[in-house]
Amino acid sequence: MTTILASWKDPGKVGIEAAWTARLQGADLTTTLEKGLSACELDPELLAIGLGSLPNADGDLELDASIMDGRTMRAGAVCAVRGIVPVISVARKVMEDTPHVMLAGDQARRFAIENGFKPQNLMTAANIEKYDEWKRGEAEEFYVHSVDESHDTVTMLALDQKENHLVAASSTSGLAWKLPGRVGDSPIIGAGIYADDEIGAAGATGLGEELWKAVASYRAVRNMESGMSAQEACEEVIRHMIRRQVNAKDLPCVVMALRKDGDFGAATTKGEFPLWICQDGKFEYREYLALEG
Ligand code: SD4
Repeated sequence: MTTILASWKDPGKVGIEAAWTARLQGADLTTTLEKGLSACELDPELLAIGLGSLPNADGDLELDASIMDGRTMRAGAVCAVRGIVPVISVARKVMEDTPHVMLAGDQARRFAIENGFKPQNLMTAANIEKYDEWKRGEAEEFYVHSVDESHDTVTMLALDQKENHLVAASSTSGLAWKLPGRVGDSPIIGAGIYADDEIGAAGATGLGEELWKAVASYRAVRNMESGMSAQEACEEVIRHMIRRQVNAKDLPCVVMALRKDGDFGAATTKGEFPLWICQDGKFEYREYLALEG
């Protein structure tokens, strides 16, 4: 059985369908998630991630992405990359073709170009319009997902139960209107994603500053190692954040987890978190309500 999870309603649907299509064509788990996230990044209609997503305070897109292989514990990430998509593929290259975990900014872009990625303008009429609204003071301060609003990260987890193998990956344009140079949790191994074939995988999405301080994904995996279900593992992380981090409810902070036996769960500090699930081609959509204190 292959299980795939993807965050958020509209981009998650694009991501999970593309991932399953790749899987059906024989892709391994790493390629499955790379294809899923690439489809979202390359879709100019999605304000979520990649091409046409919401820019920073300069009106520039700076993208972050990461991927981790639970078998080898290898990981690759890029942050604050301008003018390149899909950055999840650049993160994979960092994992597979370098001895490093992360490349940043202009040097990540240079690495991408040296590896055949074509620099391009990622701004579209739609995201320029949103940026102009924000400049006029007509947009929300930091715009993170709600069920039918804009979306700026897709985090995906995948499990092959027959092979006892897990992969986690995430791609984001970060918080809209962020300070140029700001990097959130998504490309940080342990914060935005984590995978360990001996236990399970976890991923985060939402207010990156808080998720990073909580080391949310690593904490969820460790919780599962101690015997918790995936749902209990996520809830422990989120309750701890609500109790200890004063800003944890400013915007949604979400953690999602998948245990090596296929058990999965998610929890959020605020609002409703939409999760897509695909189990051997059977698609399901769930919404997780915010936890109380
Ligand atoms: C960040 N965690 O850069 C990302 C944003 C996000 O849903 O996940 N939004 O902080």
